Amino acid sequence: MSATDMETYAVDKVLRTEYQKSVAAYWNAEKDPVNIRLGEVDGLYHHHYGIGDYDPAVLKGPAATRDQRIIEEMHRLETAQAEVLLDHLGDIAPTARLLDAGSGRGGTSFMANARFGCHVDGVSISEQQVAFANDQAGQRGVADKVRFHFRNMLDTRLETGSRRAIWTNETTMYVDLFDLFAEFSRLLEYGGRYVCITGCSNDVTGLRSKAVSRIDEHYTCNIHPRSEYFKALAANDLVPMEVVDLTPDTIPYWELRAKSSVATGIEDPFLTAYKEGSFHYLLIAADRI
Ligand code: GPP
Ligand code: MG
Repeated sequence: MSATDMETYAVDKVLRTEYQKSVAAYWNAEKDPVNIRLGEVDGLYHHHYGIGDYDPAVLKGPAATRDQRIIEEMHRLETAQAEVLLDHLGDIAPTARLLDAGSGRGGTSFMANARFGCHVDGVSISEQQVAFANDQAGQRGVADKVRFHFRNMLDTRLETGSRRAIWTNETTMYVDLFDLFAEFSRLLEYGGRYVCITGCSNDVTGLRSKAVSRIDEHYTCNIHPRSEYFKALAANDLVPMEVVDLTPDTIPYWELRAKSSVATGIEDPFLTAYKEGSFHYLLIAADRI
């Protein structure tokens, strides 16, 4: 297939199930201020949450600028989350090719390219997100190195063994992990790195809690139990090297978000799930052997 043919690959080949179509429809329509207004702070548009303590001073000071101070602080914490993800990719040469699986509006991809000077391909099943992110790549002058594709991360059609590193920044709750990690195992070179940041349910506290079910309902996703990640990694020659429980680090972000003008209503379920222990915010870094 030529490059052009690849890009115009039929919609029903990318969106294979009714579930995938409904997820794509959600993200094609999504223009939530909690994401757009934060992105407008510096042009990095994220679709993930934040980590680190917020500066309590943003809640004080002049009322007229309070809202904007909170927005900027939430954006700073989301960017800090992506920096921690990139910290776990290892040494990346400018010639390396990476994959952002479920690339959203491109924020983490642009940060990876800015840090390493490397090539990044992003895939998303949302045509709107792909168009937005490619437009951003043009505006940032990096379209020769950062490209976004309307493709399914379960079937990327990228070259076998072509990736030095792959990450998923809060996207694995939309897919079967065994299918996903089989595709990543195919794409990674020997010794290549996979980094996952995700929310997962806690096997130790039993089946999914009410709060976790509310998160699933809100985003039309299917949060996996923690154990499922490690079973699916092991089944696909991906060996965990580091596991970081980011749960305590993300709670301040949710507390600040709950006080912000852009709260969406999902803040209470996240805070409840994290505090009751039924849900973790986890980073897993694994090597392809
Ligand atoms: C969305 O980020 C992230 C998800 C939909 C995945 C769910 C994540 C879990 C950890 C369970 P977003 O920035 O688009 O969401 P929001 O609009 O709420 O900020
Ligand atoms: Mg967001």
